[in-house]
Amino acid sequence: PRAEIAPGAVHLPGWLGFDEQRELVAACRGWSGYRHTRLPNGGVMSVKSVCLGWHWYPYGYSRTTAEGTPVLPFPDWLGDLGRRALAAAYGEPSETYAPDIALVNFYDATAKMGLHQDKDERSLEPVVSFSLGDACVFRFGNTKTRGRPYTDVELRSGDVFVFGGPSRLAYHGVPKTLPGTADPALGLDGRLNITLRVSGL
Ligand code: MD3
Ligand code: FE
Repeated sequence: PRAEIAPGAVHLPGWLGFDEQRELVAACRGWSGYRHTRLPNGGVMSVKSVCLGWHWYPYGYSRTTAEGTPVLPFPDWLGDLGRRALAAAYGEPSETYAPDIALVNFYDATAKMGLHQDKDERSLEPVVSFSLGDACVFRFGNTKTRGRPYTDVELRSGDVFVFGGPSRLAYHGVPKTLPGTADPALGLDGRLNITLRVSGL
């Protein structure tokens, strides 16, 4: 199935098979350094995050983490997966899509993410998102304001979402997860989201 919820915003429910989901969860477990990001306004993000390729900080990217350690490498296989997802979403080959950032977010039962735009990347190439574990309510807004109109979509384990074109700078967030909805066989207590991006750096 494929649903275009706005121009350039394509939802592929269940695109990842269960084995692929398990492999991605295992990969996420293998990456270390998950941290709550501190915001300049004094707040702390409720998700725990780790980056591959480039380290995201509010509001930019760097080659070193907040602790000054090197950033984990962005693996080739993850870029391949992103190209396949993009091709499935837009129905055309995507040989030139070359993501060099993965931002991995872990949501426990209480974590959420407020409405924001992803505008720290110098490139406006699409963002590809993979959801794993507990389902969540994903809020997709507009490019002008943090408020209405917006559409709420339930994202479940195995779903892919691609945000390109006019949707690339839309406000979006995660008002809540739905704890306990993950398949126990996945062995993940909570929700993981992996977003692939192009830094333009
Ligand atoms: C729409 N993550 O890491 S993924 C983020 O589920 C982020 O962890 C959420 O927003 C999560 O920045 C949402 C879906 C998503 C990702 C990037 C987008 C939607 C987007 C970029 C532009 C528009
Ligand atoms: Fe975002």
